[in-house]
Amino acid sequence: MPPSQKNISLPLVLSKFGYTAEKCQITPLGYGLINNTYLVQLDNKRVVLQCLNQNVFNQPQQVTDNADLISEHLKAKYLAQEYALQPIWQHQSTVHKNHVEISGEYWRCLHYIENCRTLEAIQNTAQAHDVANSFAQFTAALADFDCHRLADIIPDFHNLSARLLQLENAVNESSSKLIAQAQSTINYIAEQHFFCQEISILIKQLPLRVTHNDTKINNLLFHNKTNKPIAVIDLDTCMSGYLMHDFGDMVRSCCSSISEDSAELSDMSINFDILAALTNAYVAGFNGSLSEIERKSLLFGVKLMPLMLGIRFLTDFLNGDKYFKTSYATHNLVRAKNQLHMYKLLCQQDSLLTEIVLPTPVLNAIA
Ligand code: GN1
Ligand code: MG
Repeated sequence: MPPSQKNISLPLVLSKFGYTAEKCQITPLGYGLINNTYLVQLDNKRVVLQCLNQNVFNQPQQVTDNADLISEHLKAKYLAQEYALQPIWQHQSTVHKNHVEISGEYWRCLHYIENCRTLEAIQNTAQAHDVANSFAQFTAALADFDCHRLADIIPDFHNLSARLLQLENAVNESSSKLIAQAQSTINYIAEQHFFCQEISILIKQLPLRVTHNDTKINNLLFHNKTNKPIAVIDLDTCMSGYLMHDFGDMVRSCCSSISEDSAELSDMSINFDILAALTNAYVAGFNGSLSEIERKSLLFGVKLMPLMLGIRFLTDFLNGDKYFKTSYATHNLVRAKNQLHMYKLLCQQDSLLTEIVLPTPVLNAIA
């Protein structure tokens, strides 16, 4: 049985959610970089148990409260047949809370949908269509939810200027050894000031809405038989944000030929067929409800998200790997270089990128 972060007995945690679990089987679940997640096989059903990382989520109650609000809204839409995916929900504890606190650890128990799996990489354009349609449906179903009701779980989560400031602070406080290892990467980011300025101007014009903020392909559940997406999962960072972030993060996780952990940068290429399928299905998923500025912003999101994640990985490397889980000393630096390489390849193919995400007729129609 895997240990929790402080070796707390998982059957004890389960008992606080009302499950007696002397003989249950517990296995780690997923590849998240932040929380510890387990699949628990009980006598007659399975549930997901998750210990929230309080170094990242310093007000974990906000995470579980936001998740309840989102689930309730999606459940109502699902029952009204206005949302085709399945909502996921948190189980209540024996004292009717959406979490359990033991020895300073914060646990929640999530509904497990049977007969499904997650995917780490996209397989073809038909699947890209399904992925984009699902994430669009999720966000469209939340379009009438007042985003101000949600707590700002991680302030400035996708604020590029704030992320650049965090990097600057990390550079000022890091060791000379780490700086030397990262110098060329730090310099490369400093050269992107023109794009960063463009983003600062753009965000002043964008509407806030409820966004998922972690639209990686592995945050979708696919049905084992139909191979179609059936649920959007991981609502940890669901809060107010800009649509281009969700579109960009989805593209980031689907269009690179190598994984975000890979150091084999010469093998990286961008799959523009997948990008085209994602764009068309994403826009179609909103059924004409996207404002012109949001439609236009999608193009910026594609470059923004690998750049921003590259900055975040680099900052964590310089800070001594306090945020993301790592497996070896330069893991975060490798990830940062990977994301920045993706950003660079996208910049090098700017015209093709524009022609796919914002074709001239669309641009003319909204200009
Ligand atoms: C983290 O833990 P996971 O995989 O759900 C991170 C995302 C990153 C992602 C990169 C709260 O998500 O922002 O895009 O890693 N989540 C948080 O794989 O920082
Ligand atoms: Mg996440």
